[in-house]
Amino acid sequence: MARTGRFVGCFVGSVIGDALGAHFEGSWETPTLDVVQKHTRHYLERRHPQLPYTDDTAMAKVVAESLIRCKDFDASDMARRFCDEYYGDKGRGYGFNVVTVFERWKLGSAEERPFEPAKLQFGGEGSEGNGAAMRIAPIAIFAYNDWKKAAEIASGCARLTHSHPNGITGALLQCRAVFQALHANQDESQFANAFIDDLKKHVVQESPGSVYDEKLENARKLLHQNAPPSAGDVADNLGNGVRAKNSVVTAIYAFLHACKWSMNFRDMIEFAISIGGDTDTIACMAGAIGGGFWGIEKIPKMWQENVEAVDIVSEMAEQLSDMRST
Ligand code: F2R
Ligand code: MG
Ligand code: MG
Repeated sequence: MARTGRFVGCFVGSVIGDALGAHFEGSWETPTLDVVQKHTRHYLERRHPQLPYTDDTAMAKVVAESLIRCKDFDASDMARRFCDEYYGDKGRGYGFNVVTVFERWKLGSAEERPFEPAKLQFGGEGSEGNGAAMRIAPIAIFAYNDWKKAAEIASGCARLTHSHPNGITGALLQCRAVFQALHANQDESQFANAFIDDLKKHVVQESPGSVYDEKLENARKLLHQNAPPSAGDVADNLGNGVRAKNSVVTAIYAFLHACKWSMNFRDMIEFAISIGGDTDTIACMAGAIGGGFWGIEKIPKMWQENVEAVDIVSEMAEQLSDMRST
């Protein structure tokens, strides 16, 4: 498959996961797979008014725009763009606390001290929400040939809003998962084990004592079962909440589960949503990994038609891939 198909699949896959998953985000009752499919298959049948994306995509688009314009990571530029995006379009369902960072940037710190507002979040502890992880995919495309650079940019991009180590490491894990998916050989044996080992080697070992080591081992155990675990088992073992530690490994698991049980992109997105909780973000992150692995050709055309901004992010993915580090 042409590389471009993977880059475009990655960004488009994330937007589709976000838009389809948003319908169930934070539902009191976790939707069954049947209920999820009733929603997702409706958008496979024919054209409908386009489903809107949420903050996950709004922020990922800003990350891409800033990298394209600056040709590198520029913290002040990215902060100003996040801020402008939020004040131009507030209704995308942003995290309850991240908005305080935008307010402080607006008061004047975006240019000179872009990292300062994030450090004040949660009484100085910093946010460990999944907001840094959900927007990270464009960085893996931009720095496709250079993991060190990807990790540096991902860490800076995360720290703009999330200074808690779990928020930052969650973003690095998701970035590495997308990076691996873009490079992966589809016929590799022991694929899931190797994928998890790689995440541990490149991200978790760099953050000693991180909660993600245990989460990844839990994911490995689920993948070793002889029968596919239910979505409920996945939520119980890995989490489905808004904090990065309760959703990033869950999304990575959804992708590896799909590979192990011969599911396609559509099945993976539906399974990810049926895990419940933070459904838009889990499906968005799984969509970026799966879309980067299977490529745009394997993403249902009707979903591409029925989701907002697919054309815009396709163009951005191509631009990012054209300028990727060699
Ligand atoms: N905000 C939402 N969904 C709720 C509203 C959606 C509704 N459909 C609507 O349209 O209005 N979703 C989005 O937020 C998540 C990403 O959040 P982000 O950017 O990380 O924000 P924040 O505010 O920093 O953190 C989110 C929550 O995590 C908890 N938290 C984080 N750090 C914490 C800490 N150190 N101590 C305690 N709690 C912490 C808090 O509950 C934060 O509010 C995505 O789901 C995105 O889709
Ligand atoms: Mg959202
Ligand atoms: Mg969400």
